[in-house]
Amino acid sequence: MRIVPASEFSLKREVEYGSAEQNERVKQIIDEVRRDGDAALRRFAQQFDRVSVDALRVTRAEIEAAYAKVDEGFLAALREAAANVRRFHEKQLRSSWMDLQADGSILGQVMRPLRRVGLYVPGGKAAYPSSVLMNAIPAQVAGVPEIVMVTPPATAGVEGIDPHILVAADVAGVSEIYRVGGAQAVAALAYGTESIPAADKIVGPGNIYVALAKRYVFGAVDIDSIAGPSEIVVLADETADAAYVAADLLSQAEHDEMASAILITPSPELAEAVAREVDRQLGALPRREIAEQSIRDYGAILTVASLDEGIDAVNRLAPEHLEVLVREPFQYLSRIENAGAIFLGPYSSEPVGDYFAGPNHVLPTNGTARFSSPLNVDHFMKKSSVIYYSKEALLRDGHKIMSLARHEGLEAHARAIEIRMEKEGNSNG
Ligand code: HSO
Ligand code: ZN
Repeated sequence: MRIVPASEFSLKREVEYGSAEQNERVKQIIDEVRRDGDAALRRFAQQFDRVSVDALRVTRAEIEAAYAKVDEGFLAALREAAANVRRFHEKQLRSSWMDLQADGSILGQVMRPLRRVGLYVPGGKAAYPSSVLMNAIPAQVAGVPEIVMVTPPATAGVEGIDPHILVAADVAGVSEIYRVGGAQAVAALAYGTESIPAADKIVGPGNIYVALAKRYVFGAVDIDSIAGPSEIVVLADETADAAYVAADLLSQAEHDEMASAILITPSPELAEAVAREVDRQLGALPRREIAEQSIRDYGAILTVASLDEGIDAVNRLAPEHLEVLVREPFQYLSRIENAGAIFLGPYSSEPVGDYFAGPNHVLPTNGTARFSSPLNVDHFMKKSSVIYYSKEALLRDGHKIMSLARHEGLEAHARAIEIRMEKEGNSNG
């Protein structure tokens, strides 16, 4: 792994907006689904997935059959992880509130879940049961009554949905599952077809076509952020175990050739030891080629003069995941401004959070932790403002409202107030 001074490094990667052809193709697919509905979905299944899809909806019997195909240990771990994720997200629930004023007016805010949410789950290797939990459970905790999952009917022409995905969806409280993938699935969720009613929001990761389709339908429906490749930054001092640091860096490097794993340290000895460990541990990894390329192209060990300088570098990078492996990790917490998830101390290896602890693993990437947050319950709720004005309050404030309205040249606004002021008595209140 290259060792460079932190001041010479920056991590911005290009955000993918796709080629002109890809954008054009996605637009065509969406238009076709809007025009032909289910028939278009079946055509695309034939064309892209190479399977004939009859019933689009996955039946209860198919879900039950999936349970028989998954390992018991996996299922028990999945259930416990789901319970942890649920408990963590329940803490995020916020109540509606009403504020009674002295003049008898009431102002408030009503919280409501979205009615119907669509979760996209990619096919093949990139389909993670853990991600099904992380996307569906916050929606369920928010109270979303209809959580719909879509996933391709086949992977590379081989028919079927991974049973682990079906089981995870069931454990997470997904209420409907449809075998449809790609841009056509996003179109179906956005606009609805005969068998798939339209959703209010679409979340979940996908390939470039799915990402472009989500961008395209945004506005007709809400979408989550478009996730970039995974990132980890480890901030460590000389007390950190080089083998732990290397293992954690590789745990994210193996996600994707474009994933980024970075160590920031004031200790030259640790820098050297981690570089050696990464090489050593790489040799034994099944996904060695992916991890190796990620480390080569997007990995680095950044040297800093002090941990304070290290914190500055962290805040500049705004990583998706930050591990703090230093003597007193809590001492630094208040100064970390930009990071999606912060893992403190030697026992909080990132996979603890990826799979099990409870916080969400859908996190802001590519520096967006500067302004955005982990996926959470609020992403599946909306608010309505409530205004109940008393007569006393209207008579008191009427003239001020009319003045503001007339200043904007909106006479009808002013008159809507004035007509009440005149009828309800003398305007001196
Ligand atoms: N580290 C990934 C999440 C994940 N890890 C899923 C394993 N499975 C992005 O936060
Ligand atoms: Zn991961």
